[in-house]
Amino acid sequence: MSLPVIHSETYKLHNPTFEIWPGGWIREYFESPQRVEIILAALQSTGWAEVRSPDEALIDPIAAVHNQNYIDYIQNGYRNWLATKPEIMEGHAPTYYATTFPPPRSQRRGDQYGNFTFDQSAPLVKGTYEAAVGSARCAITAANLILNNQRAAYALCRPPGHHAGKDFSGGYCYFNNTAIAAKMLSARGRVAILDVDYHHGNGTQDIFYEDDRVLTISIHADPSWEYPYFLGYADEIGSGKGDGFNLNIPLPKRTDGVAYLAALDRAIQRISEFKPWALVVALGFDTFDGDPISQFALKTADYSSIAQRIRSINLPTVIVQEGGYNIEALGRNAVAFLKLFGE
Ligand code: SP5
Ligand code: ZN
Repeated sequence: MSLPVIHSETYKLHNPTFEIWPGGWIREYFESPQRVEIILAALQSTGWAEVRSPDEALIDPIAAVHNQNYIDYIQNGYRNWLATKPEIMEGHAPTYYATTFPPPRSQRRGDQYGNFTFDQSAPLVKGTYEAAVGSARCAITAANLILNNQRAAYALCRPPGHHAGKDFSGGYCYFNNTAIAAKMLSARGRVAILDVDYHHGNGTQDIFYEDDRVLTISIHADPSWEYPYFLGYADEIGSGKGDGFNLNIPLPKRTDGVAYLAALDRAIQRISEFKPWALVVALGFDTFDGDPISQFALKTADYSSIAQRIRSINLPTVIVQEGGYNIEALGRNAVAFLKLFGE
């Protein structure tokens, strides 16, 4: 068996050089291009990963998930901002961080990035739009493979997507690759999204909150002490038609493999009841013990156990790369997980 790995060279174009950190520091940008390079190198040394480029196909699926004015802002916001001749920090390429956000219920200001982003971790640089489109194309291509009867496909997306909602970026995310794939697959019937990134998939939750055809499940660090703080609580269960079709499973600090697998079993139980025809896994390796921004304690071998249980659901599966910031460990963690779908 082999596993299609969809990878676009556009990831290089999105390269912010700094990140604003609580406490007032700036640091290197954790969501770095090396993340893709290390995963790719590790996969290329296996016998089962079939690395290929995404189709240069239509990007309509992006517009099926995101508002057009938001897409336009990600495309043009940087250039328009640069035209205002902003002051640029020495030693850094121009980077548009939103600094002003609309107070609740304020009039919208379509020219301000603060109107389209919910935190200060998804800045716009010159190549952000092109990279975000390239990343979405990876997910679109993977979803198309599944629609054409491939059993599993891995989209090596960068930038990631699960914090991006219909009309907002945030958390290193611009276009919600996981949601885009799920929306495409939902044309054929019910689809489940299982988000195993360390952080709550608030953007994905936003997109499908009133939807009963796409079940959204997220297992993550408890937002009472972890980003994204405002969302990800267990009482968020969906609304309207979507009531009962969102499941949040917040977990405590230092969650290890045993506790994680127990949470995963709950998620899998819910997926089985829902009876989807396909599954989208939002895959983050920031649950790793040693991730620089996280506080879980998973080991490399745990990713094999997690993948084995997900594999045993036995559904056509799109796997979408989300977070994971321990560069040194990313390659072996990706192989530990993906080999269950490739070997
Ligand atoms: C896709 C993804 O994994 N996005 C994560 C975005 C998280 N950004 C917020 C980082 C908050 C840093 N918390 C400081 C803890 C210092 N020990
Ligand atoms: Zn994350």
